[in-house]
Amino acid sequence: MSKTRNTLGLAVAQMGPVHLADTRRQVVGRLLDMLRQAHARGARLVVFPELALTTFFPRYWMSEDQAQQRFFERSMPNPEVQPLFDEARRLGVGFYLGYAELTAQGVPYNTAILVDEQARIVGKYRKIHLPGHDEHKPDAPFQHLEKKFFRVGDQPFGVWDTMGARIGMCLCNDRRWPETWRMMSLQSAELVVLGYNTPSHNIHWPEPAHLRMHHHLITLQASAYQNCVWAAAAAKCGAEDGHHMIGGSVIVAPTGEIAAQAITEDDEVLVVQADLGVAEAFRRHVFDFARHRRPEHYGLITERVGPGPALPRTE
Ligand code: ING
Repeated sequence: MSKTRNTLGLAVAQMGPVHLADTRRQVVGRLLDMLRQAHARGARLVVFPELALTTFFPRYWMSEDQAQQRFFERSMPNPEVQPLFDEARRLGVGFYLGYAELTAQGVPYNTAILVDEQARIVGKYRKIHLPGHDEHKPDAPFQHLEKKFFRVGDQPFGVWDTMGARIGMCLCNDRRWPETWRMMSLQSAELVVLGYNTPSHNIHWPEPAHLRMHHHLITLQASAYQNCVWAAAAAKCGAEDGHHMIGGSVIVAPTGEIAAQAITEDDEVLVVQADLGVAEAFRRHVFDFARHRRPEHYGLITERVGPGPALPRTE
């Protein structure tokens, strides 16, 4: 007798490049095409990338005002994005969308929203781990100015009950930090969705190109396994005005196995019928947090920011 499976039609909509010359209308047209494709293939939730509406503008030196004028959204939805909300409601599909948010108080965040199948914004997450730098590096081939253009998120890592699942959100660099995932699995997340824009080139040392993809995949596979969650990660990738970013969009099962992976650096839709019940055995045994975790020994993880001296021993 097959037990009732709690299955979610899960899609990742990877985007190819968005160039400086591309308009939001053109970009939203691409998102609409992928939304329809995902729906036709049985998806009920579609994950779009980080900063999906524009090129990855933190690679360019400019003033905060210039960035906010050209690349930030002052409201969500707004006229350019409304067609995506309308079509999603018509099709009964929810989605995750990353974009640059300028709040009514004028605070800039690297933000993602979770929109349900009736096009209601049920969750918002503002990126907490901001990589890169805030000063100008004139000798670098490109900048990575997330610390200049965005503030650290003012809300905790969150998990929302929607579309029949407990869904957590994060953004790009967040995925590299184990704390991100634990904060959501301790809130009983079943699925973590995220978008990313990951440059292929390392400006700090001559890192072999294959390592970007290697680190991206082991991070997602390990995190999904260690936190008993499905992970769905959507890249914006390919060469944006000549600046290359990795693809490798992927859906990872709670077993740590890759259930689907993009094979292009263009717009590409992945769809998996994700059985949320797969995680149960891991949560009940290997990772029964309540039975096995020992927070009394984990103090340094929240007491220290950077590495410090060894702890004193009592014997
Ligand atoms: N991008 C990159 C990411 O974390 C990065 C920045 C790349 C940091 C490689 C460290 C190593 O995937 C964003 N947008 O965070």
